[in-house]
Amino acid sequence: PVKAASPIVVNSTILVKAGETFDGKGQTYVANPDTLGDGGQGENQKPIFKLENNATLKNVYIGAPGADGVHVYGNGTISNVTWLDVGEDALTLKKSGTVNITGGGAYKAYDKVFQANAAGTINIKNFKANDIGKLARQNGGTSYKVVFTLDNSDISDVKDSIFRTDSKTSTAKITNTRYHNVPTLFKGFASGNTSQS
Ligand code: DGU
Ligand code: CA
Ligand code: CA
Ligand code: CA
Repeated sequence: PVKAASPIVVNSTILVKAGETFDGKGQTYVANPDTLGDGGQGENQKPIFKLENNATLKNVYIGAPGADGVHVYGNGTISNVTWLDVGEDALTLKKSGTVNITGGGAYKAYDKVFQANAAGTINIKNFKANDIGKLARQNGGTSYKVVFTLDNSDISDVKDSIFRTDSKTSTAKITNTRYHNVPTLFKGFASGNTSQS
């Protein structure tokens, strides 16, 4: 029998420079808990990957511990990335931009999967999520605008909601998506700022 490849232990954050692509070729990456974080709910853990503006991350599995996942500064492309056991969270928009997440999935997120800590757009497409708190959350108490979209995805076993914000200007749109055991699609949005079809 073929032995499964061991995960790659990341001791210090992998930087994907502006405009460059990191192709994980289907390998699994995990954090060194002593240097990046244990993947629990403690804040201030470090990311496994840091993407500069217009960087791409593709064909990656992120295993446990997931630490603070992926940080995106500006625009980012996330293609076929699967978080097998989300750490503190899976991905954070740290600086304004558009993040396109296509394919892949996220599992075992005690709280949030995607976190928006800056204005921008988070597009999620062809994605699977199971056993999560929220799929995406705009940083609590902030009023900048975030545009969230979710298309052609499969979301199940959610504790809180799919999209959550405290901002009256943020919007969320869900299309062509299957749910199972999802209590609420949208939380905190102004009326008229959400749609589902
Ligand atoms: O206000 O900013 O949970 O990026 C408190 C903090 C907190 C963030 C967020 C994150 O909201 O640290 O993980
Ligand atoms: Ca957090
Ligand atoms: Ca987890
Ligand atoms: Ca975090």
